[in-house]
Amino acid sequence: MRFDVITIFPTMVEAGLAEGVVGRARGRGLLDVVVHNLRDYTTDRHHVVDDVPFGGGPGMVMKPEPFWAALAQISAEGPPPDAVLLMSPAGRRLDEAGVRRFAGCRHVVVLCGRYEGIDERVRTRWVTDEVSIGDYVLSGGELPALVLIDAVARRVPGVVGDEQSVEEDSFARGVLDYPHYTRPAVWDGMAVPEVLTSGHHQAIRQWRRYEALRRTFERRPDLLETAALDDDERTWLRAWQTQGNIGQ
Ligand code: 9D3
Repeated sequence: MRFDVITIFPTMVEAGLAEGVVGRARGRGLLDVVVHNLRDYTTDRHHVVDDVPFGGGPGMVMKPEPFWAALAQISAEGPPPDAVLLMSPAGRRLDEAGVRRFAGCRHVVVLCGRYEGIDERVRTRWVTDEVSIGDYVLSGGELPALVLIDAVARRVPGVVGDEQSVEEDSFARGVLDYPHYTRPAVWDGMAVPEVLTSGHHQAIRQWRRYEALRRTFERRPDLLETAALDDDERTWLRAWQTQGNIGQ
């Protein structure tokens, strides 16, 4: 899968792509990410990428021409990209379904805005999807672009070693993760739950499903409206809902 990222902070984006799962996937050729410095697509001596807003008001707007030149060059290199994403607080909030959809693409272009935003004509001519990562204000689209690429890359076959763990992961299953413990068995007077040291694998699986569901019920009951639950899980849930408390 290929990403092209267009930004005025290419080193910020490169830094976020160098380490961990994504860095390794790039090294192994599973993921191709090309980061473009928007200023390289300017034609004036001072590499200006912004200008005052028509109609007045505070702040600056990113000029259309450099984005246009970058997008035209990227498009001319091969078949048209499957998606051109504009990272924007006014976009549709990214979720696992959106991540999965983008992971089905072969080539995605990501535009990162700064200042007040990008000239609207870039969006109307080039952008297929406007994407937000949540309802809080950031300073630009670079961190959101990294979030999106990280989430999408994990769904590219081979990027995460254990294919099963990707499918079982929290939001893929619709339920939060269960609590984790490692050695020592007692730390600062706190013992690991006995079942985990029992060697009783069936009981461990059951405990984990129970604890995962309990956390989801407590913290993210909204997820339970669409989660795929089995008979046991539906029974536990009904008991908690009628009792009005779940102990602990
Ligand atoms: C100060 C300008 N704001 C006036 C209402 C609008 C605004 C424009 C640009 C606010 C933030 C930004 C920069 N943010 C992003 O480019 C961004 C973002 C975000 O801030 N939150 C969640 N997802 C995203 S995706 C891109």
